[in-house]
Amino acid sequence: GLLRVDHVGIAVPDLDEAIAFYAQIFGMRCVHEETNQEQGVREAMLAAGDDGTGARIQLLAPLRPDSAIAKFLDRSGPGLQQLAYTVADVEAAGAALRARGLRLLYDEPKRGTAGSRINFVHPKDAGGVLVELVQPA
Ligand code: V0V
Repeated sequence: GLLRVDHVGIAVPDLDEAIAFYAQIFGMRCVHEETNQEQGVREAMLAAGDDGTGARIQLLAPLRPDSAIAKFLDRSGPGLQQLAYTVADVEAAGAALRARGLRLLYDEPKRGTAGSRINFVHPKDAGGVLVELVQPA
């Protein structure tokens, strides 16, 4: 099942500008940054609070015009793009949702942030929310 909210993903046109905005305005620290070529993103994980238990926000900037984030920005502009839940076993969680009739976007999990394994539920099957399943490394 779903254990907790892992992060909320926000599409941004410029990653460095967005990191600076969140630091200056909300005092959120950047705790991780990476480029994921397969997903076509540069991403940064931001954390609230100092003890590692606070909310996490993933800023997502497009690497390519045909990427999921570039398409999202074209259609909707910057803003909330995904809601990610932590799961213990991404295959099992995905199989359970498939059995309940939801479309998973990938047959096999793909690589996500910090060596995690991820899959997504189609937003049309989840009330208009792109739901991500994250099995941390
Ligand atoms: C599209 N739609 C959304 C949506 N994206 N609704 C809610 N939230 C979103 N993010 C709606 C769209 O408005 C359409 O509604 C409908 O879904 C189908 O649109 P489409 O043209 O078929 O969709 P595309 O081509 O924009 O693709 C949508 C999907 C795509 C979700 C299939 O974005 C995708 O494959 N996403 C998974 C990968 C991803 O998001 N990677 C970036 C994050 P109407 O107009 O029909 O009503 S990478 C990441 O999270 C990492 C690395 C990590 O967490 O570690």
